[in-house]
Amino acid sequence: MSDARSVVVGAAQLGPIARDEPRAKVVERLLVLLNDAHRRGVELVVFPELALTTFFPRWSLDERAEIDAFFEREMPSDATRPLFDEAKRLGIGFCLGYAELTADGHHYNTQILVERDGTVVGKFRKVHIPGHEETETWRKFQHLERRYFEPGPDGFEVWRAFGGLIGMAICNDRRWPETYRVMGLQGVELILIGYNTPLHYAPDPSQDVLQSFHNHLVMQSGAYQNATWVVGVAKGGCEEGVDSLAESAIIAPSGRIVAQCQSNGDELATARCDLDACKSYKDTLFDFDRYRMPEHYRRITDQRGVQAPEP
Ligand code: CDV
Repeated sequence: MSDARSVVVGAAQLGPIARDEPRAKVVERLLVLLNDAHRRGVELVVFPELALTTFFPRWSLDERAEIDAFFEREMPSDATRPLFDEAKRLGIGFCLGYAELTADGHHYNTQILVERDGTVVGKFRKVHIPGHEETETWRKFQHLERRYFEPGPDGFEVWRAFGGLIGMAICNDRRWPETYRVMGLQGVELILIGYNTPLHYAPDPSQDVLQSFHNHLVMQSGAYQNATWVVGVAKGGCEEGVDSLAESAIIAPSGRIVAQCQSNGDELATARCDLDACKSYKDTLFDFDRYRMPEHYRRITDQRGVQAPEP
């Protein structure tokens, strides 16, 4: 196992961000985590989904200007440039989630991968957009991601960076096995995932007590079944009255959690991720080329919903 094929990763969990917390203040918090990461020898810091603002889809907003105030029109911007500058100075790469408003008016839930020299090497736009489009007054809080974001058009790419093959996904994407498999089929070795997961799931509150279990279940199985490292990073804690799951974790290709945040606030969990450890699974039990049977998987792309057999 050579050091050249390993990356020291930091899961930089955030606690709550208040609705009126300015970007500059949030970036100060990111810089504290970045400097902690530097002291601990981290090469790649992973921040959560929508890491620059509060999780605004919990509110029903109608005014375009009020909605767009949560979006970034450029990256880096004046507010985020200190993060880019400091990361480059320290020689640390990072992965950052934010709401993106493109020049031609598209709204995406986005995550970027920035190399140690400050270059943006990858951009992922969330594919699976959960929640609802219209205000549902019976809920304790809204989850209007489907009103504010379009599904990402680019799918699940994998980039050559940090000496390995790196992919990204955002929050709800982590619950779908296809997310990992599409990247697994590109040889992915490290998948970076930011999330905001309220503990209360209004459509079926019986799932509330299972949030922690489901979070690790999906990421651990995604890691194991695709022979890849997975890093899941939360914005946790009680944000504007809504409790969200923390428990950010770094998961090995064995499926085992090797590092995990203990609090539900700003915290860094680190691990050295040996990218060659993926090979022991990719070349044996999960040798896709030898063992997969894609001719039997057609339904996965040919249909969206369930088609039960005729009675
Ligand atoms: N931000 C998210 O995508 N949250 C969803 C909730 C709504 C279920 C999640 O999958 O965690």
